[in-house]
Amino acid sequence: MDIKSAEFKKGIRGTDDILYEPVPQVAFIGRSNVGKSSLINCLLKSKDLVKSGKTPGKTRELNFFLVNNSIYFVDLPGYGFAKMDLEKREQLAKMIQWYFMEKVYKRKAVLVIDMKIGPTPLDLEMLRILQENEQDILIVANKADVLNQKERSGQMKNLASKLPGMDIVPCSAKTGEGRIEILQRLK
Ligand SMILES: Nc1nc2c(ncn2[C@@H]2O[C@H](COP(=O)(O)OP(=O)(O)O)[C@@H](O)[C@H]2O)c(=O)[nH]1
Ligand SMILES: [Mg+2]
Repeated sequence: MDIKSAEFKKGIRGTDDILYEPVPQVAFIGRSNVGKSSLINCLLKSKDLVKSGKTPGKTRELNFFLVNNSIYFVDLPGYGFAKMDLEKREQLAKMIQWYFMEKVYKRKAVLVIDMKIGPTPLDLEMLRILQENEQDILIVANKADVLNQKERSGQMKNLASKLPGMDIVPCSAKTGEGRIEILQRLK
């Protein structure tokens, strides 16, 4: 997949017609602060189409970006944000679950994990939810740039054993590493 255009369409918090359009969706999911928004910006070669950084845990909506006039990239709220109160966290968890249970035209889930930290219990719980809902899943191990070669190869082996049978792509939203490999899998 080659990126020719990208524009923000809308943010939703519940049911909306955009979900049921005959347009494939690529949903980016992961812990708060893992780099979902940065990764989408990196894939789209845009600096700030998707707001990233500054206030972790702030995205409380499902944000739809129309790419190449033919596919939606969906930036989901991050889970596991420690400073958020329990009630809000549960509300977000429910929204994420609801989204993946909705029958849409076509969807691929990109589960973003931190390459250094590896899959956390919450990541594994999310993976289970995705698998229960028979999602087509790609695992992306972000922030590869913070590891040296030796740490990387060790961590890739660790990830492969903790996430058996999954397609795992190492990447860095910071350096652009892995961008082409990810886009190839999203076409
Ligand atoms: N070193 C490094 N930092 C990153 C990378 N991707 C994101 N970050 C940083 O991680 C923080 C959270 O990024 P953000 O995209 O807002 O995460 P989100 O909450 O998952 O959307 C920001 O300070 C980013 O600059 C990466 O690949 N490498
Ligand atoms: Mg974000």
